[in-house]
Amino acid sequence: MIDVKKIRKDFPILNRKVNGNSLIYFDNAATSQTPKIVIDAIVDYYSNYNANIHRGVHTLSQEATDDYEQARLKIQKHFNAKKAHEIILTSGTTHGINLVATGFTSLLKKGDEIIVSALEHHSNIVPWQMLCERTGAILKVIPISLKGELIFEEYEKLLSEKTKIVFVGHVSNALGTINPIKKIIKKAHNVGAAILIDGAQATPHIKPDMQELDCDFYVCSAHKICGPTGVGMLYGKEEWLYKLPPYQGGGEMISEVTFEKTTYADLPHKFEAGTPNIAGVIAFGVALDYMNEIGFDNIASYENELLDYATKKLLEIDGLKIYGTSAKKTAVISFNIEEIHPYDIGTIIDKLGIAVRTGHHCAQPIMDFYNIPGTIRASFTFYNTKEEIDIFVNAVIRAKNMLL
Ligand code: 7TS
Repeated sequence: MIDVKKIRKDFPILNRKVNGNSLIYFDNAATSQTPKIVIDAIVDYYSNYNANIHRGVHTLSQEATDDYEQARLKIQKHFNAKKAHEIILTSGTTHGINLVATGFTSLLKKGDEIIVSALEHHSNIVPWQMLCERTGAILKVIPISLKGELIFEEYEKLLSEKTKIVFVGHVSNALGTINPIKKIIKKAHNVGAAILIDGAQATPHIKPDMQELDCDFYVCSAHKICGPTGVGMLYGKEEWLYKLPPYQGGGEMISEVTFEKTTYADLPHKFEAGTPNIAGVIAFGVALDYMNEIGFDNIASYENELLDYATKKLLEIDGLKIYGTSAKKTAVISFNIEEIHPYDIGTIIDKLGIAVRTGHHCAQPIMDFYNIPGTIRASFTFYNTKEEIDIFVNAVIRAKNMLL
């Protein structure tokens, strides 16, 4: 059970006013808000033990290193990775995907095939297109149905011994569709392909188990899971992380450097060149503790309640159409009302203190599929309430009446 009143007290930002109204924050799929305990961890780091890690013998450096590595262990435990060095700390999902896509350059040849889904965020499309340009590999796309679900039989048809890697999102950011990734991973492995799962939208709602899923790579961003921006995780199976070359060269990723030859550090440091976002990583660990304390099962069931409630209420509005009607969805509702431009509704309801995202949500191929310029996207999380949904629905009705 979620004690939402108590939880809301953990988030200082929820007390603020926007344009004279209490903030209603329904843009959680873009970034989630930050509980005080996470903000405090960042303040504590900079106030008390700010130092570079893995290099100093002095006390501050040792304390910072300990907490940074403790955070890695927390992340390993949360995702149930077999080994701590399979957790690479990144600046976010985009960084993790680019690291893998760049690494595959030397592993692909002309005519190899890579498969991506039509539900992806641009950051899980563009790096693979760039990889194709570098290698001559061919990009194949799994199509979607009108409900916004991947068409599994089409995926099966695309797979062959030419397939080298598959990239699929766990959850669609624009529609909320939860993909059957376990089945998708198994099929990719049946043809000997590697598979990367973009978990940016799943990790705020679901606790994925790396060993159970058996994926080769899994990426996510802390800022969608109550953590800070500029931090994320790339999980990679040990055997793949050994195979991939380093992404960036620099300090901390080397074993020995001479002008003749440099040897690389062991995992995970081989992929962590330069000074990382130390406070951010420590705060990421605290954010996961916070979410686990509430419990992902509790979060999912409460969010489902909000999703059902809001869906029902919104559908009572004449002319409103919801995009993405998969049976398995996270608490994301993408919609339009007749021909009204999403931006116009977004702007009006912002005046009433309500934050939603409008536009193509960095998923233009999905918008093209539905032949629309974009949608209004409301995304809920465990600190939102049915009362907020009521205010939101009334605001949408008000905006509709002004615009039509
Ligand atoms: N993949 C998915 C599925 C996403 O939803 C996002 C961000 C990213 C990758 C990129 O994450 P980043 O942390 O590296 O930027 N999605 C959104 C969104 O839906 N609205 O704003 C950002």
